[in-house]
Parts: sequence; C-alpha cells; structure tokens
Amino acid sequence: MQLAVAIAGEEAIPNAFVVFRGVRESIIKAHALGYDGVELALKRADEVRTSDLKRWLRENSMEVSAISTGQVFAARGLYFTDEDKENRKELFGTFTEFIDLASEFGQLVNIGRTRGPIAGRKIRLVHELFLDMAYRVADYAETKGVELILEPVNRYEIDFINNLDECSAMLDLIDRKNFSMMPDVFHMNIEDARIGEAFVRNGKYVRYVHFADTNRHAPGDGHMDWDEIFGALSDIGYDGWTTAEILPHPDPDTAAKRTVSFLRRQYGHHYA
Ligand code: LER
Ligand code: MN
Repeated sequence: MQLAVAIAGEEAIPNAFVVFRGVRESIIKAHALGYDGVELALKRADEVRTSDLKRWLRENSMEVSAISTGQVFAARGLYFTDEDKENRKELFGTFTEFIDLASEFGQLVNIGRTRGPIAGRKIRLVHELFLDMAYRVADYAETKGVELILEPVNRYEIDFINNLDECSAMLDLIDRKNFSMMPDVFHMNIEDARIGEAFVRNGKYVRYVHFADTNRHAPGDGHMDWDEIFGALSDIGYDGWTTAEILPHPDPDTAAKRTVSFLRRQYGHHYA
C-alpha cells in the first residue's frame, strides 16, 4: 500500500479538503513526513506547469497518486449532469486537460461532486446526461492510458451516488474497463451500513481509497473502526493508494504527521 496526502495550489478555495497548499512546498513537506505521493486537487490543469511538477517530484522521490476534481464543481460550478451545452463543453475541455496531465502523472482522475446533483429532476434524464459525459471522458482517457475513479459522496454534499452499492450499479451501467471506484471512508461512515462489508461486496471495483476519521480529522483522531477497514482491504487484496483527505486540524503539519504514524502502524499490523 502506498500513502499519499491531498494537496492543492495556493489559489485553492478556502474549503478545499486538502492538508497542504502550494504544490512545491507540499511535495517537499509530504516527502519529509514519509508520504509516497501527493494527490493534486485542481480546479484547472494549468494551475501547475508539468516541467516544474516533474522536477519537484523527481527531486523529492515522490509520485502523484491521482488528480481530484471537487473544486471544478465547488469553485467553477461545472458538473457532468448539467443540461447547459456551453457548460458541458467547458467541463469536457477541463477533463480532457486533466486526463492529459494524468497521462504523465498518476494515470487516475477522480469524479466526486463534479458528477453533479439530481436536484429534483427525473433520474432518467440525470443518468442520460451523466452517461453521455462519462462515455466521452472514458473514450478520451482510453487513448491516453488514463482511468476515471468515481467517488461515492455523502448526502450532505450531493444527492447522486452516495454509497458503494449505488456506485457499483452505475459502474455496471457504464461498463468500461477504465472506469472504477474511489471509496472515501469519511463518506462511507455516513452512507454505508457496514464499512467492511461494503468494501468486500464492491471489492472488484475498488481502485483507490480516501482516508479520514469520522470527524474528517487525521486517521486515529476519531472513532472510525480502522481494524474493520484494514481487515476488509486486506481481504479484497487491496494494495493501491490510500490518500489522506482530511481537514488540517489542529494544523496542517500535526495532522499530516499524525496520519503517517497512525497509518504506518496499521499497515504494519494488517499487511505485515
Ligand atoms: C468531497 O467530500 C470529497 O470527498 C472529494 O474527494 C470529492 O469531491
Ligand atoms: Mn474524498
């Protein structure tokens, strides 16, 4: 298992769910604390120059675990289920640029809140709009060797695809090799009746995992049952990225440090 931490550029919106800001500084810090990689939370691909990113990663022996896209929805208001043609065009353009970036860094692009809401509309229409964009994005990603990872997100943030079973049903419908799942245990704590069982039931789609405790603080700082989570991940043979997407509480350095020491201990117990 590899351990990453979510980071963003300096200009990320205040409530972006990241620990560190400023891409270069974050990479240096994350490496010093013992992470293997960083997840880039971006609102547009040109926030970071690829030549700089390549150098910073090389200098610090770090990788990009994935590109996450929540700010595309939260800061720019763009989403897959939008009916507006111009917005759809802009969203597709944004995703093709993320995919180009991911073809060099990490090969994974997340779809969380940016899938958009149902918002009282007919579910058939929402599915049509979502699938139309999902197929186009998947087609483009395939030419670049990139995968899309769909993230179930809790009901207080969005009303479309809240738990792992719903996500699997959508992935069955999409039926593309380069489309899989990114469970986030913070959302699972709210939406999935049994976290361990949900991981096992939906194991074939699990490609990447977000970690946070029940209060979205560092793993170990809440009442999440980490033995259940690690037991289930090891049962399904999961050996991919586990990324801390947490609030920087009580401060970014302490949160990032606590995460590493807690999770390395857990990996030791369950993956020895
Ligand atoms: C938001 O709560 C979240 O977990 C992100 O990874 C998805 O937009
Ligand atoms: Mn998440």
